[in-house]
Amino acid sequence: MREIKNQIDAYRKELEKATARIKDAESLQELHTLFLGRKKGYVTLLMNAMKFLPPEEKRDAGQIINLFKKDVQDVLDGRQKSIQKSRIISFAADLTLPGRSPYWGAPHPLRLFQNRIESIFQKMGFSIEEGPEIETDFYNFEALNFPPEHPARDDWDTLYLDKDDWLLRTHTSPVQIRVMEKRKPPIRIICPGKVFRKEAPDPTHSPMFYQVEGLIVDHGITFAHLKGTIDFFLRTFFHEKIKVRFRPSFFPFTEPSAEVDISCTVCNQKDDNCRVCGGSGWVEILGAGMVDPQVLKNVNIDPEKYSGFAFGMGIDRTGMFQYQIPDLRYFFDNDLRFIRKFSRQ
Ligand code: 2NL
Repeated sequence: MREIKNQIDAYRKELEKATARIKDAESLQELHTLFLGRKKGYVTLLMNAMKFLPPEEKRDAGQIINLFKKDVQDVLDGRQKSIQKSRIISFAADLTLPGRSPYWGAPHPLRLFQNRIESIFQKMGFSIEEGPEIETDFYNFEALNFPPEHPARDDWDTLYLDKDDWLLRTHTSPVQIRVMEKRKPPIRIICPGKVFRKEAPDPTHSPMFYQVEGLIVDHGITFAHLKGTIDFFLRTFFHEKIKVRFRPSFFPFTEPSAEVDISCTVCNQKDDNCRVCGGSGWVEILGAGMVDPQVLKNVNIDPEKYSGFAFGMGIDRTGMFQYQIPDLRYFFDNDLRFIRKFSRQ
């Protein structure tokens, strides 16, 4: 009996030490087998030892062994509960962590500029038209009043795809020609898109860039309509308070023609050394004019009945000016640090 009591005391000490070392379900299981294992567990060993006791001691011995067994079970159960709890905590989501958001794309800045331009004209009743980037000489030049072999064609630095017919459009005017061929006035459209020129890339040139052209054809359209429309667009796009100036110019497809400047939004006409306007106080934004009667004839619209105005502007050029981007090539290098800067997302 004494030996059994001593043994139990030793086991209790061992249990105390071992429980402190339990870290996980595995070490708990090992301890469980050591104490409560059916064949060689300590409790079983005690039970076996009990057989050698004199009969009158067996009852008491049985009681203290059972008490010990229950204590072991309580200790191990307690440990199991705390292990389960810590396991749940370590596997559960940490609700204080910031969420990992999926990768969001961002609209390209040229797309944002184009959207703004489109929505201003849409509010004025213009619709948006698109057309092919590969064109024929007729739509890109001839219909627009460039006679064959005329030296003015050289100004457009054309990329020809074969000897003289197929080419990459140098402006989006061919889209307007196609619309006028198909539809009769009233016509009120803008044509945004890529255009191409045979030019080496540098800070202000690229063989591919973006343009938007506009066209109105209807009864009694005058230069006053041109001025009012352009003036409204520029004030909406830039700022209500800018000045707008029309200068006489020349294009083969419009007569009369004008180039349109706005007061420099960077120095507000106050810096003689302004990097953007060069001290002139004005920045050229677009070209425009009354559609040449010959162009209307080329698409079977009677210039005696109808008149129209047209304009063209560079989307990339305008964006560069508005955001003071020093190099056109940023738009086409696709460096995401640049691209994402303009997105409001
Ligand atoms: C510029 C000038 C311009 C047009 C484009 C046009 C189109 C047709 C008929 C007549 Cl179908 N004109 N387009 C007219 C004047 C100027 O662009 O500096 N663009 C960047």
